[in-house]
Amino acid sequence: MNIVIIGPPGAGKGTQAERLVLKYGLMHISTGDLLRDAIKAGTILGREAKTAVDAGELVSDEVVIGLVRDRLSKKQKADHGFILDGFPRTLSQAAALESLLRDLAMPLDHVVAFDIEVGLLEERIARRAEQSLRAGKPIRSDDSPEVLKIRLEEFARATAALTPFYEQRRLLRFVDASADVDDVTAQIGSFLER
Ligand code: B4P
Repeated sequence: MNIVIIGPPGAGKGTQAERLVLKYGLMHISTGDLLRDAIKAGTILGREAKTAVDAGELVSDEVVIGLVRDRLSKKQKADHGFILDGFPRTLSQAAALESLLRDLAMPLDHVVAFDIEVGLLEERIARRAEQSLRAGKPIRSDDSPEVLKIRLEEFARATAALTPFYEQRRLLRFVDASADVDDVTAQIGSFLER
């Protein structure tokens, strides 16, 4: 089972991806996590990505596609498939993924699109920052209302174009991401297990 999750920032993509990994034994590839790890490690790629991530802008397609290509080629036999969380985010990333998966003979089964109102995203991002603070963890550099505004504009400009792309390929499934965490998991499970 090979799945892509798309949705605006803070919609809960990472939260659901972690659950799907545990439930179905999928390999989890989060481009956001890969970029944050590279930034923390101070690699050349991380230094290149930091400015864009901090500003709420998208990192270049070239960098992100390279990261995904690298991770997918390391997929183990024991993985029952993969879940791509936060990738693709642009049409050119979607086209690159399509050709990469063709080369690797790993067809995509579902593209799960998270549908949610902007007001709830603001609340969730604020709560994520509070939770980090309470747990003594650093707050994400892009978890501020100002940066969220830019990330939402990026989503509307680039990522929303993916909906017709995947609709045409009959892969798109919508979930109501404003529901509680268990409910969203159940909605996704209902079509994965169909
Ligand atoms: P990401 O790491 O993908 O981050 P995200 O969109 O903010 O979060 P997500 O939707 O996963 O929300 P979460 O589960 O945490 O991207 C970060 C940055 O990296 C981007 O802005 C960009 O710069 C760069 N980047 C990443 N991929 C890229 C690409 N492909 N191309 C270019 N650049 C790229 O949930 C948020 C909060 O809500 C949590 O606190 C959670 O507990 C809570 N929550 C989740 N589900 C809930 C629910 N159902 N009800 C109530 N609360 C819920």
